[in-house]
Amino acid sequence: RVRVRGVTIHRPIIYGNTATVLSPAERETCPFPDHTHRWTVAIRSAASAPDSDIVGGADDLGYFIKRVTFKLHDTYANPTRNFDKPPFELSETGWGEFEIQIRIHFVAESGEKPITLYHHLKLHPWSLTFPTPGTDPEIPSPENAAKMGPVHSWQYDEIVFTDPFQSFLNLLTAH
Ligand code: SLL
Repeated sequence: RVRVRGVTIHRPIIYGNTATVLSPAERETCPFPDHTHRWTVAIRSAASAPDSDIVGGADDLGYFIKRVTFKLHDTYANPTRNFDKPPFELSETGWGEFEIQIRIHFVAESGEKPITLYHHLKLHPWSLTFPTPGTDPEIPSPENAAKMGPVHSWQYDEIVFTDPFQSFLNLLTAH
């Protein structure tokens, strides 16, 4: 196989999470009484035209990504969660924020090593009130947080391939 020297090709992505406060009814049916939020972590293409979802376009990463592994906090049962096709996203409930490790495995014919991204799961909106100057903003009460609506925390990035194999370059540019 031939590497194409001097070529870099990138694919834009967004990754991050949304979170909402569980309603009282949802808390009733949730098997974990201490869980306060439902959240979704995802990696999506930033290349395609946005559809109805404000945080990303169609889930068209599958042609070059083989698997995405989300590694959750050890308080979760089976914290390592694999997704072998799009959408590369995971929904859970919980009570706390933590760092999620997102490991991206590329299709075998790419010859590329997996890469790892980190996302701090964000559940709480910024408080609009700073009760005492000089102190940290407080986490709003569940009632106030629910009124403030879903929390979004997303970041843009680009996956960069340097000196790709000719066949992988062909695959990427065919899309
Ligand atoms: C903290 N650093 O101590 C964080 C850890 C862990 C969050 C937060 C639920 C786990 C489960 C959950 O939300 N863990 O019950 O499955 O604040």
